[in-house]
Amino acid sequence: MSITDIRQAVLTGDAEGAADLARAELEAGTAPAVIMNDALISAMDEAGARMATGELFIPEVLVASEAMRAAMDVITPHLELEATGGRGTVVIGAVEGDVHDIGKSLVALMLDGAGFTVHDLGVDVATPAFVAAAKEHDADVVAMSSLMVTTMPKMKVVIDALREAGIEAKPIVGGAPITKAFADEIGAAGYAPDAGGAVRLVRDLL
Ligand code: B12
Repeated sequence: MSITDIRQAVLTGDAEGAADLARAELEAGTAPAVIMNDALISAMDEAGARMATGELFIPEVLVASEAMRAAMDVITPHLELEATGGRGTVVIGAVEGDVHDIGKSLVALMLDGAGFTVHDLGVDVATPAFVAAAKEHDADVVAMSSLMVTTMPKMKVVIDALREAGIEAKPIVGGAPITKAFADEIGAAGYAPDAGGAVRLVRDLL
């Protein structure tokens, strides 16, 4: 039983094994954040690298991400969420055309755990849906996720649409290909590289 075994279970798409091993690792006293970063997120990075070289195909990456989800469900209740005493409402989603769900859900979960009210719109969220939800929930922050260079430009479209609709919610962006420079360029109010950073960012913005 080790971090390596959990990582391997995720990579091979063994959801039950990944969840059981994660549970055992927690019981052995390993910090949940270590399991999350060194086993789960690291496994997805490896899956991405193997996907890029053609060593793994979409169905295999999909079962790997389902195994990650199963292990994440075990870990997340134990994550030491920053007690920021966060107040405020966040609308979050992956932009149109993007179905990558895991990172966005992790950000939503951490924000929720930190005390913010979170409305998760899911993935492949059309621009009007971001605008409507921001209006409906009187959001303080609209958080957008994109994992692909092809969907990144949608973030600016959403930011422009929010402005046009006269919505004052602060737009923030994140996802593997997103940088601070890109966030500045499209007029986002902020960017964070990971879920912990997203919590600090939202707290600082409000
Ligand atoms: C899992 C996965 C899939 C799964 C998704 C399953 C699911 N339910 O999510 C499936 C198999 C469906 C998939 C499909 C595709 N994928 Co894919 N996928 C991945 C993979 C391997 C892992 C992503 C992941 O879950 N990472 C783990 C999470 C925890 O990390 P994260 O998402 O980056 O999120 C963290 C931060 O970025 C940040 N964050 C995320 N969102 C936000 C938002 C805010 C506001 C903030 C502040 C922070 C923040 O915090 C998170 C937590 O720390 C990546 C490789 C990679 N290394 O990213 C490729 C990858 C993203 N996919 C890629 C591609 C090309 C595709 C496909 C086009 C493949 C195809 N030919 O069909 C399709 C497109 C589907 C679509 N329309 O969206 C490319 C994108 C290339 C690019 N840069 O444009 C990558 C990089 C793989 C590669 N190396 O080629 N994929």
